[in-house]
Amino acid sequence: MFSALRPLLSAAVALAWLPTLHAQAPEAAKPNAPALYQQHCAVCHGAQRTGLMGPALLPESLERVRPAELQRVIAQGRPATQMAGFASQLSESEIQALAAWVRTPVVPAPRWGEADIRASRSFTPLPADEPVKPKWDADPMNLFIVVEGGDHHVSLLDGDRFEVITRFASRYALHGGPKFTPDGRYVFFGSRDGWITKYDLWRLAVVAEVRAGLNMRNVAVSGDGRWVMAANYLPHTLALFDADLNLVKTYDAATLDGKASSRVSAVYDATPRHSFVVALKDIPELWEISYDKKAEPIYDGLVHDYKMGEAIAKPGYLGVRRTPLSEPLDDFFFDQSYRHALGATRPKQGQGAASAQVVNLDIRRKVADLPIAGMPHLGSGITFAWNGTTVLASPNLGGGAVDVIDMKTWKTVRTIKTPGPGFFMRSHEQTPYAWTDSMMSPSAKDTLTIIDKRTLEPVAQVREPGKTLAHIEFTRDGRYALASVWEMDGALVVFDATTFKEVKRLPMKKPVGKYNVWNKITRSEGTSH
Ligand code: DHE
Repeated sequence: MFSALRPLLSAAVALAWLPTLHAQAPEAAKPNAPALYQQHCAVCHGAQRTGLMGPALLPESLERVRPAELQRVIAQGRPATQMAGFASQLSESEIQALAAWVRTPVVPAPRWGEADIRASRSFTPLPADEPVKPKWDADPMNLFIVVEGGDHHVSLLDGDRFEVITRFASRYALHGGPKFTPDGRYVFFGSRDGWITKYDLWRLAVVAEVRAGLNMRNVAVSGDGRWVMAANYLPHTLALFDADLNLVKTYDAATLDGKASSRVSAVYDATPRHSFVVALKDIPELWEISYDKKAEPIYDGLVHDYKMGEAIAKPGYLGVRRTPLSEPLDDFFFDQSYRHALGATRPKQGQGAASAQVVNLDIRRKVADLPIAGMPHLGSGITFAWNGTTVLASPNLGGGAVDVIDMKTWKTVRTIKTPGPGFFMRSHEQTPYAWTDSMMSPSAKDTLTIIDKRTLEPVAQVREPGKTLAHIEFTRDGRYALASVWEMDGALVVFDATTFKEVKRLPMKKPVGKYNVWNKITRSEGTSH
């Protein structure tokens, strides 16, 4: 209907502007962006823009790239990648048209079903003659994975000597924390384009890869190391794999009646509960999927056996247990007991402020509102003992402060001022200090604030003048704090966690995040899991 009216409307608009148009020179022909795309881009980015050798070019995957940056990349290419510059082949208006067009949705929407997932998988088994032992001499529990976003590489770091053991190319745009198997031998990376890579830290080799979706949020690995689950924005699915990335099943992220579907915000493993917990962005439900064979049956499906006139239960094992909420969650993290999910909701454009809630996973309902001043980034906070209780502390992206919340009463016990809004706070059981960044503040992005967990007072700052300094992770013993100079010509800086003095610096390409094997697999209270 609208498209039928469109020519008439455009004609009417054109007539209204006739005098002005008359005065102007005839317009140059508008560039044909779809044709230009097929001619220059499709060979690497796919005819459907879902990615091939190059990344996907979909509105979902380009959300975070500024228009000017996108045009610059088309014109000049990306250094150290296969992306060449097109400035000599395309005019400025053609580049502008292409950059605008790749942000429009693909119609009909690209599909990525179970057959596509299965067909995308590759697997390299361990050669029979290779000894099963690490190829390096280091503490396997004190390794760090460092994701270098600048040139899409990963460095494996010896956490005692602070030396790089190996550096390898990753999929384009890894995001979120890599996840380790419980023995710390294998690590799984998730890319925004939907690729999951399983890497063997002992043999320094990729074991398996699979594309779980076209636009993925994150991956989780089960506490028993048997399962991997991926959360997708596109399509609206969760995908469950075995430990070698064979697809087991997909779940449509939809309401029980199937009438509404949702992007999946995030999935996390809840090891003590033997389950994955899942936040949905567009449906007010929190899901729990148990991988415990003895899981209780699920009655909320109300599947009726009409012959018997009775409601019968769905299997609890690998079934979806739904907790209804008043509003959808963008993300959440667990308390140390894993009984509660602490979730945050980002406000819709121009509407109100971020809100947060505590959901009790056992009784399956919201039990409190969380007092937060602004939306925290995901996995941003930590918990620790304070004053006879346990508190949760997290910076938020809205203001220069860390909110400290009592996890018994769910009330704010302190708001600690920092020089600017930040992304991450980190600590460790063996240090009395917590470190937080202010990376969202143009004037304070170069400053880390160190807070005494006993007094909740800032006690020191470390700075990297004019650069972005962020994302801290401690060594296994808590003696050193590793931070990122988050620049293309950046660095990983090792600080003594007691004196706050720099002890070593390793050059790296925008090291966005670092992850210590021991702290992750033991679910340290000072970091994300
Ligand atoms: Fe992240 C973790 C979502 C923007 C760097 N980020 C996560 C996780 C989620 C998430 C769900 C947890 C995944 C996990 O560990 O399993 N991130 C989002 C967003 O919704 C947001 C705001 C917008 C988006 O683009 O999706 C966003 N994130 C960013 C960035 O702009 C950051 C700073 C740079 C980048 O590389 O994209 C960024 N996110 C990170 C990092 C982690 C992360 C470094 C892992 C933190 C950790 O220590 O575990």
